[in-house]
Amino acid sequence: MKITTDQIQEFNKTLEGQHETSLRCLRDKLEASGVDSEDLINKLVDLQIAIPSWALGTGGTRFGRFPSGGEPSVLEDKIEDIGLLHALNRSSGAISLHIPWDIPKDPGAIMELAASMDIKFDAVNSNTFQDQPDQKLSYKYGSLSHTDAAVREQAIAHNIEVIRYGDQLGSKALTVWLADGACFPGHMNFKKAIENTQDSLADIYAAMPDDWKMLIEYKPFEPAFYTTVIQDWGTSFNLARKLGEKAYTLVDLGHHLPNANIEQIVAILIKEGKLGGFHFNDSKYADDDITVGSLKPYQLFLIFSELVEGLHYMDQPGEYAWMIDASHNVKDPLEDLLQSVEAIKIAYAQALIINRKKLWEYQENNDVTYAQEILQDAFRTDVRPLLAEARRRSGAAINPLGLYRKLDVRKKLIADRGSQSKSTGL
Ligand SMILES: [Mn+2]
Repeated sequence: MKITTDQIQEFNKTLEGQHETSLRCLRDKLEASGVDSEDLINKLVDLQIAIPSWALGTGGTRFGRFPSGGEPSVLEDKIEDIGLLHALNRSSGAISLHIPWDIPKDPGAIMELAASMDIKFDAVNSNTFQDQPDQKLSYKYGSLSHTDAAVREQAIAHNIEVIRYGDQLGSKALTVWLADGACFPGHMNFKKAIENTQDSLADIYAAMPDDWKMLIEYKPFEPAFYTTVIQDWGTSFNLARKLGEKAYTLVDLGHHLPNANIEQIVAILIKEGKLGGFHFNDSKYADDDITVGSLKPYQLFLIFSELVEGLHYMDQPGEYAWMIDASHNVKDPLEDLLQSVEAIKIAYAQALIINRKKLWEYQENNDVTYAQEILQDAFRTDVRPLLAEARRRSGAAINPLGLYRKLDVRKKLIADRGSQSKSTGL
């Protein structure tokens, strides 16, 4: 199904009056404190968040899965779903593919379909955390770090194949996340495992086109329970530093031990020029993969504050890969993704309205109280009318979730695809 411009405009008409009133109030407040709200709206229009091809179906745990129906079972349908999101918010103009779950059979046709919905291909993701039916050697005991050189070679070849698929579609980055690790102390030789990983990554790195980036994701545990080979940002950073200038660290918000200071990690990676991108989600316990901003919106804001600070710090601000990496176990995946994109843009807008010059002054003078106040003042500002205005100007819905419900999108997807259609992925 497709959402038409007429449907969006008709819906927006019903909300315009109220929207204009709240926008005027907010703009007056911001202009009074020296914020250029036009510039802010333009920045919000520009921000695009990639949607992973595996996040369009219902997620589950090892205990069960409860699909909501109408899931996209083929790549074409997944692109169509992202097209719906992008029509609603004009901020989801990219898809991140997972190989082999979403191998494009006819790259030309897939590119054409995506382009018709104004969707680009973001980073491609390899998968050496599962065994595929036609696979020769098993990844049970690891892939790029495996003790057996033949398994490592198979995993390297898979990553190079993923680069080839991505290259055909215009992707410019490969994300590597390894499940390699150990479930029990003693099993893994730490030094050998990281050495093998470094060597394997070097082979993949050598096969990347010049204008590509390698994004190295880290995670402390799970599926392995004792440890993971690339367990933290330091390990990823070290691998990236040794590989060369095309390799970067990727920060997945759910891949930290409890209470890690993620905003500080982000600041240090920016300083070292090694921040490659983000996987957004939220969590309470570990890799919960719940809706972005649903639990720790202040942490998300502090992270964006460091990103905005980084724009001032760098001579040439980096282009980061922004992607949502979440699971939607009991919610409609498309509704969850709309909420996540909204939360990211709220945090970004709040970070943009911080009076940075004043903050630096307070930091220099050790004015602890006002340094805290200035952040909290920005965080407590309701910036949602700015987001709505950015959407209205780019032809999206003032209230994407409202229109999604009004059009009964899920019901129509179930009618088109059936209640049992199942999405590939997690
Ligand atoms: Mn991730």
